[in-house]
Amino acid sequence: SPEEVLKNIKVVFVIGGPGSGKGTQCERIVAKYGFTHLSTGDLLRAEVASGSARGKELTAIMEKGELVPLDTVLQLLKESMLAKAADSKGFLIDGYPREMEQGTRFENEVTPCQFALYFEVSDMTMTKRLMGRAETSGRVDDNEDTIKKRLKTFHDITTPVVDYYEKQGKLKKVSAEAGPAEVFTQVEGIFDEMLK
Ligand code: B4P
Repeated sequence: SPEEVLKNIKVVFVIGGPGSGKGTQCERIVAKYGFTHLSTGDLLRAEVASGSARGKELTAIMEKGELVPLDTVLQLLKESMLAKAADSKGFLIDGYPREMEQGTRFENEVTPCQFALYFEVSDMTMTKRLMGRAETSGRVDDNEDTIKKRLKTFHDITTPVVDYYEKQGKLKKVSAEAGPAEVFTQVEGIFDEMLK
């Protein structure tokens, strides 16, 4: 069954505020360690681009800096994992879980994560990076107003997720204030240790 296929697959969650560098570091992790990268933000933007009715609702939520309903995200994630499971060494799930129930549902219905990688950065740095990206990204959520709301969503709703994995001893924290290469040095230390 589809569920069986995913039971034994290796999963690493990637958590961090908006603009913390999740997507940027995931590209480097894929290049070096050969994981399959799935960004829930990318999956949602692809759904929007498809022009579906569901996509139109998503744009409105993302423009407000709020979280898309759990069932929508989990469904997209499962479909995408199943499509790629056969030739995957493991999945990097980027931008997920963002609320407690996303984590517990995933771990009950798919598989427990090996560890959660957390990029810690100040709000000031995140805002600066996202305002920089706003100049070229064309993303509906890269503007000053929405960035403020995304930061609030992160602090209010995602912080408990970070605390939860920390208590479980599964949180691997990286200070992500520095440039991409320096941040990646810390990430390499964690992956080399965890994949030994
Ligand atoms: P995401 O697509 O996850 O957007 P993000 O948090 O901004 O992260 P991203 O990966 O794009 O940026 P990065 O930090 O790499 O989410 C967007 C929206 O989708 C959410 O607000 C929500 O509405 C919805 N959503 C997504 N997942 C969901 C879920 N699980 N449940 C519910 N809703 C969900 O990079 C940002 C910028 O910084 C880039 O320009 C980059 O070049 C730069 N940068 C990165 N690292 C740097 C460094 N070390 N130094 C300098 N610049 C750096």
